[in-house]
Amino acid sequence: EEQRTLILQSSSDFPPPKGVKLSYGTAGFRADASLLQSTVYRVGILAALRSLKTQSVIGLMITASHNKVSDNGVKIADPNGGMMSQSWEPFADALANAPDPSQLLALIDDFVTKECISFDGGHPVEILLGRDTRPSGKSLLEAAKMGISSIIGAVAHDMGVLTTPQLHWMVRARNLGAKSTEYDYFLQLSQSYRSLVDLVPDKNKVIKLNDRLVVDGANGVGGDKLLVLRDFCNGLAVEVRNTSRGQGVLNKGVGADFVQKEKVAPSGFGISDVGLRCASLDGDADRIVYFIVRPDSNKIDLVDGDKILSLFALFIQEQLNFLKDDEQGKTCNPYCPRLGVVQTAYANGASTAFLKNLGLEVVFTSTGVKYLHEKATEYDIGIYFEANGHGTILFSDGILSWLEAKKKELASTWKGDELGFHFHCLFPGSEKQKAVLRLLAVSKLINQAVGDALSGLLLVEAILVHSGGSIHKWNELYHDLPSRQLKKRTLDARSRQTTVGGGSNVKVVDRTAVVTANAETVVVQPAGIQEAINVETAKYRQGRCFIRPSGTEDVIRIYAEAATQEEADSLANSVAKIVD
Ligand code: 16G
Ligand code: ZN
Repeated sequence: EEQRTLILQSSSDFPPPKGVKLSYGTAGFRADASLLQSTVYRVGILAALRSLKTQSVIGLMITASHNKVSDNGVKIADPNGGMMSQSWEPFADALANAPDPSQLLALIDDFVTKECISFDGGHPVEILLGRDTRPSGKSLLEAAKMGISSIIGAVAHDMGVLTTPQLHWMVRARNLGAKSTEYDYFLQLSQSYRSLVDLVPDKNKVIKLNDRLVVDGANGVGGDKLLVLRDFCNGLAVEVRNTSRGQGVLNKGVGADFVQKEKVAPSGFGISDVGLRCASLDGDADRIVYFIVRPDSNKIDLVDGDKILSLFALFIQEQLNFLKDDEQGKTCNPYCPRLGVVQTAYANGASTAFLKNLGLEVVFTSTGVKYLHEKATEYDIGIYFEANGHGTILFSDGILSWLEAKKKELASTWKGDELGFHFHCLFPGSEKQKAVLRLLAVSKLINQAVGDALSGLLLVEAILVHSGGSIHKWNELYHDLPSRQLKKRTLDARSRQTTVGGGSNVKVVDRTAVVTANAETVVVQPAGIQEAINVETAKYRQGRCFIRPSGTEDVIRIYAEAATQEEADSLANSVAKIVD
């Protein structure tokens, strides 16, 4: 039929690169941009099929995040704004690697039958497209459009250059029937930020002059968008450096990934910034870390994702505590919202101890946003963060309706309303009422689809004003245990083998041979490795160490933590030798 011929014809314009096997990894497909035309074209088809299947709007983002500028990548946002369902990943892999048009068509045929996808569902098939500032993005976007238009009736909307979280936000909003343009995004973020600042306790309502935040935009899209957001939040004292309009190269010596891994100031920051509150975004602005430049060379104090998480958790817990006694007094149906915190094995041990000490429920998942996000949805309020700065706070429908009901209940018992006052900013009522309004504002400010550097930044800034605290005080919540990360390149496919020796002479050549369990904290295969790691770790005070195969590079990653930097380095090095 017509549909088949269309796919056969249009796919013949996008032959896959020879000898390259791509996989829809932790963050979609990623490779050197020159290899991706065919992949992105096929992901266009995939997105259209996903839209047909879910009868919803789907997102397609072209970005390689913090990777080098010559790389690019593509990933799909599901109807709720989250990552594409993992159940479709094997199909994505097969699609990307189909050698020719007829095999591509056969794959699609099979899949469409298996998934019961109907081509005349009577529903519009719409895909929102976004891209970061990479030069290769334009032509890859055209390839995506071609893929989409090879499915009859599918419509692509080019939303232009966006941060990854903006695109996810738009997809979610569209499917909820809410306002979903970029303007609406900025408006919602700035208005909820404003509400939080209006609700700051009186004692902390002091205007601090010259207390500005300085942000590194990684020479990418994040800095550009932050400038727009700043205009929406008039009064937000932010200085933005390293936008995409400067001379610097995307992610080169700049950006959240660089700052977090190297623990040095990004290019464009120096001695004149010593002691200032600084932050760094990654290339597509779905990660943020804060830092303070130290007087000695370009060293920094890193305020990472774990500390952002801790700041958020403290704030949310404080608001919930205001509401707790109210509920406990109730004789029937007291509501007890479950607050949960989700981390990965990379979370600094000191942060986990701090959070548990607050009485919070802390759980662990494997690395990768999709795992953390999924876990966080199990709570009424689920906060997740990776140490690298990707995270957000999820609110369940249940808690949102409880908060809305509480808001009404408290407003009706507050005299101000009866008297006809409406200036909430001046008389925002009781602490309980303020707590409800704050939580509602956070739920609108913080991106419910995916971790978002811009909304995270506004929430950090609002909480710092709220608590009257500085970045220094925040950084002192706990002291990070010294840590070291290493990576081991694995040998090429020809020599792939796994030899298991006794003691510490265990050799791993292929990263896929490493299988982990318990949120990547123990190695179950090859046998013997975990025992060897345990032996090493036991030699160090406060030692903790794990290895895992990377989901984005052909390497095995090693993480070690110990009482001193020397010990952490030494532990990491000796474990690296085990995995030689
Ligand atoms: C990707 C993930 C990030 C994870 C990182 C780990 C998304 C959107 N991003 O960047 O969450 O921390 O991969 O990389 O899922 P690795 O497996 O190479 O260590
Ligand atoms: Zn990113």
